[in-house]
Amino acid sequence: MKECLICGHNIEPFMSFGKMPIANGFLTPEQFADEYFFELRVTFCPNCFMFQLVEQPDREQMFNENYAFFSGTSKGMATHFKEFAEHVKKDYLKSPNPFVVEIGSNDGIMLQNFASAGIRHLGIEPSANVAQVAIDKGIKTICRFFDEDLAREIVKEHGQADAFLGANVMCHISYLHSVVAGIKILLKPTGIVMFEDPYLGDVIQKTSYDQIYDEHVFLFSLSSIKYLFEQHGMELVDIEPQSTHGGSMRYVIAHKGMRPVSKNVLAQLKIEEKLGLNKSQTYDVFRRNCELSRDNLIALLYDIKKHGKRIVGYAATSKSTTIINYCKITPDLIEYISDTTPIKQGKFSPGMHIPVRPYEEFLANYPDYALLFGWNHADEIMAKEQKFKESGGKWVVYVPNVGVLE
Ligand code: DWN
Ligand code: SAH
Repeated sequence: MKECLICGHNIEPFMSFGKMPIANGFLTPEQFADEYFFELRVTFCPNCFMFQLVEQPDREQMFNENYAFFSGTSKGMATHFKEFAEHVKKDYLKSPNPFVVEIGSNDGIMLQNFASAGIRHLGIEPSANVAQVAIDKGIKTICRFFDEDLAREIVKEHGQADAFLGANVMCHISYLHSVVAGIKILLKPTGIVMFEDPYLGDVIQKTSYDQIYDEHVFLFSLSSIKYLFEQHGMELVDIEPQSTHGGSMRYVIAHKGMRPVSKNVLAQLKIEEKLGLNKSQTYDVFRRNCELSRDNLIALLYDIKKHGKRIVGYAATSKSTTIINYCKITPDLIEYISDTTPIKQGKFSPGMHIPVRPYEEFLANYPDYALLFGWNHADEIMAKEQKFKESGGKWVVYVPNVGVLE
């Protein structure tokens, strides 16, 4: 029996994806023998509605000076964060000399839009290599994990913040009570909190179970976020659904009573009720859908191989670690994974040890099939891979359904 990370309620896992390595732990052959594994089990708390991992590796094992994910690898995401920043500037930075704090600021993909406008800003980014990219761009960044203690230090040195931002980071942090207590201290009475993460509703509806991996300790819904912030005297005042990362939700939060609550909140809570997001039976169905998706994908890959065709993985995403290890996709099925990130190239994928090769190899010798591990960037990828398609190349996909795009 385990305790819920948010409310302490007793919780039972409803599903195991089996032994998993660190999702971004791309490695060299010398490191194979010492590779770290943990059991990827998931649970849903019926009391506070939080979908969560049962175990998460230590944070330093995931976020360190060798962190393999650089936000700037997607042009589409750069545009997304520019628009996010414009929205914050236009609607929420009304006071003179405003101050913006972002956690999980990575290579500065969002904050660069505030820095270039001369707006006071601070990024909090514990992974030193990606933080350094931001610092080199002139973006003020502290290389630390955000929590309540750091919030106090920031207030002492810089004062309180007008806007507290985060993208794809809150769901990575197991000690969320310390984070929210920190936000409460750091945020001005009139300040705004805006953060976005993959939305549980999308994961359930699309069976996009690859959003479940070590870094994603939580998958949020409005119900769970409302519960969490209410514990700290804060209020969910609006939401803004996003299409990024396969379907995300942006939460807008303020100190309690400081802003009107939009009708969007109640409307989306009703949708969650209809989707059954707060019912444990929903997760039994989800488990069966994951198993079916896995069986269909592995059958399709074997069938393609049986016909003597070449298959290459497209984008060595964190999500692909769950797919590859849960479906047991071995290097004899996938020749290599093409990826644009230099520090992943020449290494091997976590767990199954499929080679990761530069994108240029894909361009130089198209395979018959490309397995789209970066499905959340499909629009961006399809637009630039017209030639692959024209030369007869086919895409294998698995979200929302397993199949071949003709
Ligand atoms: O939550 C997280 C999100 C924001 O980013 C983190 N925990 C880790 C990471 O997840 P991911 O690795 O699944 O992210 P992406 O953005 O789906 O994939 C990025 C990878 O895909 C990079 O290695 C670059 C590669 N890529 C590529 O090779 N060609 C990406 C694009 C768009 C491409 O055209
Ligand atoms: N915001 C970026 C990066 C998301 S990846 C984007 O959306 O593309 C998650 C990032 O959160 C990593 O760079 C990781 O180092 C950082 N992170 C993890 N725990 C954190 C914490 N406690 N405080 C601040 N950042 C954290």
